[in-house]
Amino acid sequence: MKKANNKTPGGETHQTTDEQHPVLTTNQGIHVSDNQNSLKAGQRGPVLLEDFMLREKIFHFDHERIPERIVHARGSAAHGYFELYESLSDITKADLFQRAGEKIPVFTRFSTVAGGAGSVDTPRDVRGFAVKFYTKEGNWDLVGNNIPVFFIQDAIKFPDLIHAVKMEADKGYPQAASAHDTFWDFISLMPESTHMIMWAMSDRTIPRSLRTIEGFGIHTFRLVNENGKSTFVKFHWKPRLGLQSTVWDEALKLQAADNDYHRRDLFESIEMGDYPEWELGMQLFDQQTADALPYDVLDSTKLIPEEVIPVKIVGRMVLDRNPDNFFAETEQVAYCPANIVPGIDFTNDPLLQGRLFSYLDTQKSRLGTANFHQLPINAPKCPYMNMQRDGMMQTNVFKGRANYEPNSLDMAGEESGPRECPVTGFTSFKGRPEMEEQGDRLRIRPESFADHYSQARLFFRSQTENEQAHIASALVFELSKVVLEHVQLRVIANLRNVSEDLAARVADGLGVELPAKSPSAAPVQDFDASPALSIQQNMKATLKGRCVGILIADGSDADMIGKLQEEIEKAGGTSKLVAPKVGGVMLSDNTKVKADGQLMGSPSQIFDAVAVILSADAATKMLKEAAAIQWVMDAFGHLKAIGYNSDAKPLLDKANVVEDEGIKEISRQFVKAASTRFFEREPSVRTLA
Ligand code: HDD
Repeated sequence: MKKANNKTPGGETHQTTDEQHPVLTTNQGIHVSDNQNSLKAGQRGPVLLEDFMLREKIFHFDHERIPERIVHARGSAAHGYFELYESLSDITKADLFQRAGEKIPVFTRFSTVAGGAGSVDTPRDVRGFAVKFYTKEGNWDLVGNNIPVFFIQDAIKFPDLIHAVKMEADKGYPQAASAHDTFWDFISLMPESTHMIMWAMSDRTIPRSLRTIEGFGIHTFRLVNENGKSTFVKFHWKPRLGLQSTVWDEALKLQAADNDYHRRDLFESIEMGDYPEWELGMQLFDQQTADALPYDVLDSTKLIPEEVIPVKIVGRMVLDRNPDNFFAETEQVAYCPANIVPGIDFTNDPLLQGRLFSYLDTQKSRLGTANFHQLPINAPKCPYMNMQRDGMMQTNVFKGRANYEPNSLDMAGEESGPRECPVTGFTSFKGRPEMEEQGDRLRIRPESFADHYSQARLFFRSQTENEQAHIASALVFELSKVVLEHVQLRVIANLRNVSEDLAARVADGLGVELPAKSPSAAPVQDFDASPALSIQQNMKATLKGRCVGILIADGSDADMIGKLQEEIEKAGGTSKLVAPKVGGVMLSDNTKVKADGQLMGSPSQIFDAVAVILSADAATKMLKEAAAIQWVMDAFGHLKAIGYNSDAKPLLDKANVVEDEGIKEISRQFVKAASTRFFEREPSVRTLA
């Protein structure tokens, strides 16, 4: 038993009956005599109302759930640290960016957006990427996504966007899916969402692992140095393992195979000491550069290609500790883009400005009290004190009379409490040129936000041919679930502004006539392609973070299995043995080996590559085992490497596996192949739009 379990949250050790077992008590500290039976009148009589132990236990249980987040309800998180590579004191006075090599604690939560807390990990959805930096000057929250742009330009549209994507108001479904009428109806009427739609329909929204996604702060922020000079910044997180995604059929099957696929992967990799890591990058630029760009840096539906302003890598984040308690930490953590430290500041991005209100507000409704900042996961790790008092669930016991400021109680020999400090205190950046343009009060979108298609086109043109086909196919899939034909047509009409080719492919995939092109508010421009926007051009051929499933049965070659596992480990990967019975198999050398997973419960979509090592007898039996045939067939269809011994070959034949670069006899070449995917195989296994 963990020692910590012997303690109350307050840290007092309960009186123990012996070394191991502390006494169970009620919440009032009364020792519990019997935790198995309620108090009854007589042997079979009614339960008595006076049973305070029963009532307290059930009362607490009844209130164990809190309202889930209205968006990003399903998430997983981990503790870790941020380490700075070089001092950035010339561009920011933020304490966390001053001293190279210094590490500060972080808590990072990843999430899907649309689904409820109990939904699956692998729907097609944007992933939240929220980092709380516990700096010495207070908490800084960088609350981003795995996509560098957003659906809308103005926060006033956020409730509409979320209402449209969540379960339909009357039906209560679909859960965690954008493939339905209301989402696409809204999108089709909001051309500004087109750029983000390109990303959402790309493989970015079906990641292989949370460890292989990028993160983005999205908005343009400011860094401010000691002299008050401001530099614009866009924040990027780059995964050490490179980008990796699944293919759509695989993502669909993962939803059946393992609802917790990403959560488990994150947890297990940290448990194994294989710590997820990202580098923090910054795109830094001044006002003059911003003014010269052909899009507005205050518009969150636009990005700045890395090829235009490079990403300067400034540090790394390592996640090295799983939460001790999911509810206390992952569920109760409260991020807020308004949590900012001296040296970092906002811009007039209208989406950001709306967010600055929403998060604090939602925490009150979700966590039930204005004192949510006192929860250990939310509390700053630096001293904090002010004159805010009382409120529901106040856990501090403040001493003395001074609960207002200014006061002069120190003159009476009493504690007078904290005072403001103009030197170290947060001062807002003053010289926002956007402010100078301030004139009449207007409910408008600036002209500079009007180009909704050029960057959508840029994104599409920056993808490989295979990635473009995935986007077209994703659009066909999603729109095929849309019952309202006028909505399908309006989406395609908008797409014609992005790419005529894409629009024609989607129309063809749906079997509808190509509609007239929708008008564009601004001329569509052709920007230079940005290879940094493609996943396939940024994947790393590495076994690190990848897992190979090895299918074995009685009589499998022990030596071959051992050597393969060794090679995989040497290359930085992991392997799992899959067998018809989880208890294990008797290998060729008469040793019994336990399986990590049973065949039916461990379909090949949970692995990055597969190997089949079977005796001739076992291979013959497997020819009548649908799960085994499907295992190989899916690995082939999901473009994975397949290794095999010659006796297992009939199983590959039965699964219609055709030799290519990814199909290898068990060897070092197979291990090498296992570190990548074979996208060139795709046209032979499915028809893409
Ligand atoms: Fe948001 C949660 C990211 C726009 C209102 N948002 C939330 C989370 C992430 C983001 C990652 C989950 C944090 C966690 O793990 O607890 N949101 C974004 C990004 C946006 C964005 C990257 C655009 C650039 N959000 C946005 C707008 C509004 C909100 C425009 C409202 C006007 N977001 C919320 C919220 C949530 C939230 C309702 C729900 C739970 C929470 O805040 O704590 O306030």
